[in-house]
Amino acid sequence: MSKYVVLRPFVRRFFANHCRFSANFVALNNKQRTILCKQQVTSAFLLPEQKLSVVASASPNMSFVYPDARRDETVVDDYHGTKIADPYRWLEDPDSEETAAFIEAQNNITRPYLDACPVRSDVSDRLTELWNYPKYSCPFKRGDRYFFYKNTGLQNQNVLYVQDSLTSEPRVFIDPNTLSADGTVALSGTRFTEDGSTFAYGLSASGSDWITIHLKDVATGQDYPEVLKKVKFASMAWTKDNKGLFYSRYPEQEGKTDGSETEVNRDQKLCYHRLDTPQSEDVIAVEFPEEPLWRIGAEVSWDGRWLLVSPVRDCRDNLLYFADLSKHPEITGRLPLTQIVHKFEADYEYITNDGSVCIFRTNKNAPNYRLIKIDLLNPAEENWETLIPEHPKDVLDWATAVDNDKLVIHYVRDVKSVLQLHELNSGEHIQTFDIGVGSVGGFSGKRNQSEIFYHFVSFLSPGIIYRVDFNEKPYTPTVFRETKVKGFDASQYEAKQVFYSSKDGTQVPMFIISKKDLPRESNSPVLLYGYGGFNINIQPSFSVSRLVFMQHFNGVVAVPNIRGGGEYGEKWHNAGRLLNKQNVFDDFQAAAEYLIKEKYTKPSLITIQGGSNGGLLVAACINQRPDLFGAAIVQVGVLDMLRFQKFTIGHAWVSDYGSSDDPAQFRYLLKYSPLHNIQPPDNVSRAEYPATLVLTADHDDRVVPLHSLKFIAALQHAAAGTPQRRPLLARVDTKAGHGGGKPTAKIIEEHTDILCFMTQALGLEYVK
Ligand code: X98
Repeated sequence: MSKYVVLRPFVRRFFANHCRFSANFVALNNKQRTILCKQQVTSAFLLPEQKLSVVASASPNMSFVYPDARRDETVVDDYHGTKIADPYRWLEDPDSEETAAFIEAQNNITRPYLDACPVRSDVSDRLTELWNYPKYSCPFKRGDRYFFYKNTGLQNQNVLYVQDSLTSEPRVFIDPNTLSADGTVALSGTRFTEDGSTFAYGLSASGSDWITIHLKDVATGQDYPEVLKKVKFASMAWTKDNKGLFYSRYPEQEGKTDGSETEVNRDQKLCYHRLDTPQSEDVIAVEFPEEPLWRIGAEVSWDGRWLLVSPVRDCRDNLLYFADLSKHPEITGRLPLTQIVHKFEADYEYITNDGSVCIFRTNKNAPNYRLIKIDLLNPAEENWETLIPEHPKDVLDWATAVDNDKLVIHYVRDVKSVLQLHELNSGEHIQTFDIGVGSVGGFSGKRNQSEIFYHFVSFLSPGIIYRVDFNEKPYTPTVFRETKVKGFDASQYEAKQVFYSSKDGTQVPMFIISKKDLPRESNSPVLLYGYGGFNINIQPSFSVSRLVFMQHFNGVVAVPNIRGGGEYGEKWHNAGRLLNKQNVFDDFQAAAEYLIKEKYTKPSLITIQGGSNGGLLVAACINQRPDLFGAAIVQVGVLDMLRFQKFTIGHAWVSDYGSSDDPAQFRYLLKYSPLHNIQPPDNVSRAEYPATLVLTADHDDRVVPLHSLKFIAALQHAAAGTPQRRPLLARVDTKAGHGGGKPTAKIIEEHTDILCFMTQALGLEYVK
């Protein structure tokens, strides 16, 4: 095959500088080598409009020739006396031509491989078909109107509807799909005034965490002229007079702030904006100038009297301050604050208040969380009272006040949801709502409203929205809306929870979902998904792509609730963070071993998948146990554990990871950092790597793409001249970020690519 291609000037230079046909494919004969070289090189450096699917025509697990990225051996850091090379430091510059050419070269070998999947259109069509069902949120009342989100099926973004009553005709209130042609502008953060007259809404573009806040007159649908900029990680809270909004913003910074930059986010301030005035007239209400890395959480109490300010340094524990807004009817500058919590040692989350007595959810002296009362006018800790004590096993996940004198409390019991009603004054249990085995994935209800809605979901239920009317006793949930997915019959599937032993004997829960009565002959493909960090619970949820995997690949989905998450409270989190992080990886590997022992599968059929902190999990596991898995999907992962804290919001993650600035933590991080533990396979003492797909996107300003870029460069370099046959590829998306706000079209494309990668790499069969 011969085809001449025109190379962009810089790509040409990159090609000339970096493409060496070293011993990347030892097992091939010279003829094969020449063909492969030509194919790979052309496909890697084609202009986008000149794509060839040359790799596609070759066998899925042929020896790949990867773009030979420049190694700058002069970059060496000294960490507490230990020298660490960082030859791909140049990939940390998101704006250099060299980085752009590297990304293009990666996509140009990945795309043909994915596009060559013989069942690609089957996968894509089926995903699209199954995805195309109407999705609704719980309705919620603001002022006299009801609102709800709906997606007809394949709309890129959910649409917010308004209606005058639950039975009247809904009207579109805001449709983000009209804000960009490709669906990459998304709603991100919303807040209505207490009277429902004004709507503050954040818009993010291309998946970035940056938002602009817009303000809409609810009655007319007209936007106010001002737009609030430089907003990220924002609390939004209206004053009770409906005249202005507290929101957190960052100062102007040099260069671009569209989410493709990597600069550290610092110096957040809590500002106050008066409706219908320009942002330039906003005042700073709260700041901590001596603490540039704090983010400032803020909430106005439901009665409008208090501003509760909760600064956060990391990803756990907050301080607590308050201001008495009744003394400051006009907010014209810094508010005087009274400090209640002085140490970062626990979480405190405002629930409600009566006068000066506030209820908080906290894990102070209660690793499974409890509710406490703090009198703001008498806030010393010895005066705090427990309203609902910590449960010995169940985690008090959230609580909210409803119907004037009641609390709805969501517990997590062995990873499943339990929803209870309690008395607000005494904390006494009133009743437990009957829900299935699964999760409460959505809720609406307020203290001054006498109804609630909750959304039940599970692995095999796409959703049932229940309504409870507190005007009618007994309080019986009625089905308000049930979601049906055409082509999905839940009775054909089963979801079960097992407990398995990890390396140190810890019992770890795991959900296993598959078609009913799948034979256990060690030959089912398994998709093993994990997260394992930041006190985050991975509860049951419905997923169309997993359904396609089960329905058409006879796949088994396994979701272990490994340590580092919050499924069993703070102890479970602590057991998987800082110097205990290895437990997270051990738990995940033990999950794979359990599935093999129980004859579900074998290593060559296991795909491990994780995103963000879960990307770290997957990448660490392929370094530690390349023999245990057939494929790995590393999505938007934190992969350079020595430098993550230097970019955007990375500094906030030191509460889970520690930091290379600390000598002991540096030594620990170095032992598992994915970038620093890549080893060339030899198929003797070291198995080849699983087929690995590393995914990132150009506007991911949560976990910046440089992690993925440096990792794939190092992985491909290590594989050169080794027996590695399985593909090691990167997919770098454009106009996309960490995942939030991603348009449906892009989500379906991504799932198609992942399933196609698995199909190609593991030789899976698609059963129509
Ligand atoms: C974060 O980094 C959370 C970042 N974050 C915040 C706050 N608000 C957010 C709103 C939207 C998106 C992210 C936000 O910290 C915030 C604001 C004020 C006060 C307190 C918080 N997270 C970790 C993450 O994304 C895990 C959980 C949330 N990681 C990516 C960890 C490793 C990889």
